[in-house]
Amino acid sequence: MPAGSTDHDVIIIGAGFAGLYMLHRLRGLGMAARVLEAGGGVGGTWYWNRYPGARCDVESLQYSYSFADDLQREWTWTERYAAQPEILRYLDYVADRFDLRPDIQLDTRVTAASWDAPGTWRVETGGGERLSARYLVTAVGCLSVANLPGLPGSFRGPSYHTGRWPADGVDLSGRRVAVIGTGSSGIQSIPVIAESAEHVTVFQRTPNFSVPARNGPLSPEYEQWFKANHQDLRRQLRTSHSGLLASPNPDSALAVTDEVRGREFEARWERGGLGFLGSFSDLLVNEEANRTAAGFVHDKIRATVRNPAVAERLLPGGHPIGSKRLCVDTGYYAAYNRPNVTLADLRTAPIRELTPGGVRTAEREHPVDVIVYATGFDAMTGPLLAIDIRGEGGLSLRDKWRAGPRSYLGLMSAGFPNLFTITGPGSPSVLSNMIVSIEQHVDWIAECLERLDGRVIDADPQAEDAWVEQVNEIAKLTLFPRADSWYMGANIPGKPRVFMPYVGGVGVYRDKCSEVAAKDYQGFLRS
Ligand code: NA7
Repeated sequence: MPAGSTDHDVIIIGAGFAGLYMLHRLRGLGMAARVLEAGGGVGGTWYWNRYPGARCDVESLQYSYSFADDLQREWTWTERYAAQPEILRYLDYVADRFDLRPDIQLDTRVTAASWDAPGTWRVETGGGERLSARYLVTAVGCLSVANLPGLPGSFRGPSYHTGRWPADGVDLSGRRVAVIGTGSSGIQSIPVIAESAEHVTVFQRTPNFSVPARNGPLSPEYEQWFKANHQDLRRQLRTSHSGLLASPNPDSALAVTDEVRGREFEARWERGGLGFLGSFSDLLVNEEANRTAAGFVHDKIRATVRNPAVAERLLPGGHPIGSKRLCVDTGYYAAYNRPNVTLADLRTAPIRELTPGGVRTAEREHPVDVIVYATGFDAMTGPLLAIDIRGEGGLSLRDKWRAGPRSYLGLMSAGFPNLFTITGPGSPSVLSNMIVSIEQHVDWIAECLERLDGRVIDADPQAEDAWVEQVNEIAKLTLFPRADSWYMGANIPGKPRVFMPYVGGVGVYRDKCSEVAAKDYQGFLRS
């Protein structure tokens, strides 16, 4: 399809896992596509999140592209869970291997995009550039807008958000470091920072559940086995619930004896990783079942942390295990046995202000040299709404989504023709292995664009309403809405409380998307 009156057939926003693969697929269709990327390199999440200890919580062999057998054969991961630098090397390798760089424009932040009927997206960048394309695809990631708490007062030392870590690193050795936040980023970074810092003070607002990663070098035998069976294993990932090879146990936690239950938890705790939540089928739907898993983790925390008062403060209590993203750590709880790690519990003494030399809580001032904000992200909708997106008749996406995101299949939002959102709200995205979900969306969008052959597509508002309702109804059957999580938008003041991802599973979701396409894009309007 020729670009015609637009500069490009397709503009893709973002050069992370999603943007790179989207570009590759569109090239294969002979379309003229351009990627606009805010960062100074490719990599998306893995370009920005360079904090100490940054590591994927999905196993490296599963957290990699499946679309090219050669790539799968050529690349060797060194560890069970890859650290950030290795994932970034992989993405740089992919960009070179498929010669993607000529169509990627770095250091270019998209600030606005508006639909100009009958068929053009006009895109503006922070540098004042204006580009046009027939189709716009967002590959902006779900966790790419940093949440900075904006604490009162002022601190004279340096401060860093984990998701905006300087590319040339930060030397924290011999420094007194405040880490604010105990989600995945805090939990990964605290033990690593503690190894070289003079002192680490952890400011904990909500204790989180964390399971051990059991990371280590990837065994050559396992790698060979995975590569030899790659086609079949990838098929299993695509049809699974969460895009992981986690062997979920079909039994209820309440249908077995205490002994059997304890053995299952113990085996998964020893194996390490997110598969812990697959111990029983009802952990995320039944409170009593959930409490058995929570109690098991509480016992592990008590057994690890030597100071009983500190252990009690680390016990997560206010939310079901798994209803906030389960953390996967290396030595997190044991870090509190070090003499140079202190826990400041913000539930009993909240932060009052920053002072020139530290952080003052209701209890006392904690003197520090550096502040690390591990305070998370304006998740899922944040990266899309950071761009002033305007659809039919000037309709603003910010206005349309004021009470929460509305999207058909998480792929398109009615009134925004020819705009596709990779891993958008309403799709499994953050509840799944992101690479499995990204590849599914990219493949679906690529096939759709090929079949559209230049026509305009939009979501039917009725199909969108029905999908939004279905996403909400399924979420209500689970324990997820019980937590003040970023899945619910609860971490951002003023953000509407809506459970954003689709919790029905990647296999079911994939079938639904395929069925829609097979039924000539049922629920979409074309002109
Ligand atoms: P998360 O999981 O959102 O964690 C952020 C943490 O920061 C969490 O403990 C928050 O406590 C805490 N936080 C946020 N704002 C404040 C303020 N104002 N004061 C004190 N503490 C605060 O983000 P991560 O970066 O750790 O992880 C994001 C995802 O990346 C992760 O789930 C994986 O999927 C990969 P709260 O719980 O809100 O009380």
